[in-house]
Order: sequence, then C-alpha cells, then structure tokens
Amino acid sequence: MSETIKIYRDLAGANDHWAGETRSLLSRHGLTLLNLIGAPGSGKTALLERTAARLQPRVRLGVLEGDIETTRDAERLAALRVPVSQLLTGGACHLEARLVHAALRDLPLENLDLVVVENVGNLVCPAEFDIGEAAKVAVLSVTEGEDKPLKYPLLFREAGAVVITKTDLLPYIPATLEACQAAVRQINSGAPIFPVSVVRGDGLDDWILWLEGHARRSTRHT
Ligand SMILES: Nc1nc2c(ncn2[C@@H]2O[C@H](COP(=O)(O)OP(=O)(O)O)[C@@H](O)[C@H]2O)c(=O)[nH]1
Ligand SMILES: [Mg+2]
Repeated sequence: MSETIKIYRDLAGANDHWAGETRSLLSRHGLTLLNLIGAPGSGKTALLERTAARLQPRVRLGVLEGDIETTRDAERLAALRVPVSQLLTGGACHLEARLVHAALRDLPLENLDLVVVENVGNLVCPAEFDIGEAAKVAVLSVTEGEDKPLKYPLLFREAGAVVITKTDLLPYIPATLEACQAAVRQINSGAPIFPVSVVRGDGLDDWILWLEGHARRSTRHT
C-alpha cells in the first residue's frame, strides 16, 4: 500500500497539562475527541472501519491509533482514506496525553469534524488517563463474558457510552445481550449502550447518530 503512516512514540509529560492543551486545541477548532477503550480483539478497529465508511464524507473522521507495536491498525484506516496516525507506546499499556497531543497537532484538524483515538487494548490502564477527550467510549465484546464490567468497573463507570460488539456471535456462546447490558447498568446507570455487529451491520444506526451528535456542525464552517 502506498499510504505513508506517521508514527509517534516516546513522548511523556505532565499528563493533566497536556490533556488541558489538547482541550484548548480542540476547542479552537470546534472539535470533539473520543477515547475508544476496550480489550485487545474486542473489535475496536473493525468498529472504526465500519464507522468511517458510514460517516464519510458527511462527517469527516480523523483517527489516532494507539498500539504497543506495528502500524497495522493505522494501515486499515488509511486504506479507507481516513486521516490517521499511529501512536506506539513500545510497551506501555495506555496512551498518555502528550503523545496524543503531538499526533493530534499534525492531523488536518481544520478539515475534520470528529476525532477518535483507539487506545491500547486494555481494560485497566487507559481508563486511568485523561488524554483530553470529551468522553471515553468503552467497547465490550460479547465473547469476553458479561462479568467484565463488574470486574473492570473504572472504565465502565467513566464511559460516556458503551458499545457491545460481536452480537452476531451471541447464538454460539453462553453470554446473553441482556446479561451484558445489565452488568453495564450495574456500574453505569446513564451511558447509552449500543449493541452492534460489524459483521452483519446490526445496531450501527444508533451509534452513528450518537457520534453525529458529537461532530462539528457543518454550519460552523460557514
Ligand atoms: N463475529 C464478529 N467478529 C468481529 C466483529 N468485530 C470484530 N470482529 C473480529 O474480531 C477480531 C478483532 O477485531 P479488531 O477490530 O482487530 O479488534 P481490536 O483489537 O479491538 O481493534 C477480528 O478478527 C475481527 O474480524 C463483529 O462484529 N463480529
Ligand atoms: Mg485495534
């Protein structure tokens, strides 16, 4: 593939300071940043691929991909013509605000309506770090089991929305959607819950509507 992927690594600093800098930068551009957090393999990148295809060109999505190694996820988004950079932690289990800020500055912010960061796959550490986001979005795949919100409550408590992925697999596993939803509700009574299947395309309409509510309004361009 001919796309050039920018890679960012090895930047750390006072986290709250850089989260604040990011909020100022985003507010100057009228942009919202969402922080997508879930276990490795929960379907975060697949959700972003499908989401980008649904949003573009109406809502122009930019993505920052957080991983420990490789540019594989950024390449998946670049293939869809999504402005994307890869953030590599080299081992750390979460993204810190300064690294996110540096990468964000290089995205074409004036040409974007919404930015999503896919955090490093992990249900614990990323929930503890503010990266300047407007909301954290927790991703829970049904195959992880419905007890995960109870076992990793911080992420689900902090989440402004919860996406329950891989609902097409429910017929093959003991977990039920109702049990997953009930576990999320035990921890977080208010956040919207979006059950989706990226493979079948089920449930995406409500998720897309929610994202559109966070996108820069086209009227602001005029
Ligand atoms: N059956 C099914 N598989 C999915 C779905 N979403 C993602 N996957 C698969 O789950 C695996 C991990 O997906 P990926 O997006 O790389 O997860 P990430 O590590 O959270 O970014 C891949 O094999 C995907 O094809 C879904 O809705 N249904
Ligand atoms: Mg991924």
